[in-house]
Amino acid sequence: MKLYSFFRSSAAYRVRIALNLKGISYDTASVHLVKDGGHNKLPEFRAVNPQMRVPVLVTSRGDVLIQSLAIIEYLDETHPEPPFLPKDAVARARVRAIAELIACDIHPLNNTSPLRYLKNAMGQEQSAIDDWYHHWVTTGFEALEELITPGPYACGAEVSLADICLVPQVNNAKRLKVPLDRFPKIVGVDRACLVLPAFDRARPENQPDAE
Ligand SMILES: N[C@@H](CCC(=O)N[C@@H](CS)C(=O)NCC(=O)O)C(=O)O
Repeated sequence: MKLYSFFRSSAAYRVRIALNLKGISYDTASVHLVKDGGHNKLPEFRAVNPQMRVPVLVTSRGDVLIQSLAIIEYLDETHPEPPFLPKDAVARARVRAIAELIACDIHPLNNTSPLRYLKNAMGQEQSAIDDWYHHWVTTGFEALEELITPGPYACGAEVSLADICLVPQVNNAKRLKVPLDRFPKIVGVDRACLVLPAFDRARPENQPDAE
């Protein structure tokens, strides 16, 4: 398989963790999201993904898949072990809720394109943009801290889709210096996951395009 990725992309980080957990080897095709205004905006990448975002997974059959949650679901359906979702329907809904809280409610507000729009189109100062970033991560984490049930992973004793989404979001928060001392459960889950080789190998600093 081939993964279009950028070392700092948290959506690509989710897919890297998922691939590692499933034991699937893949090649990385790096797409620099910052250089020259973003190599994701080049026509050759637009031809791969009309949304011009990473991650994109090209399967061994040549299918081109976009959107991290859809890709992770595809991997879980085609490689069932270890499962990313619990068997019980209520537990599954809880895991998905946490994943969506992060991937649909926190992450889009702090993504490269909206932040760039705040700066360039709306003329906002960097300090206001940083406040915006911190505000939405902190609000999301306040809810997340109450919703997770570490044991030691976000939803108990098994790694799940919730952890796959949580760890990259915590990495982003640390990079942007969001204070995390109010979120001991989130920090504990992050720490428990990162000792696992699948999570460790997926870290931004362990990628071939890391800077
Ligand atoms: N909902 C998408 C988000 C993908 C996404 O926004 N990726 C970011 C990097 S984390 C990106 O490519 N940004 C480029 C841009 O916004 O121009 C997913 O989960 O895959």
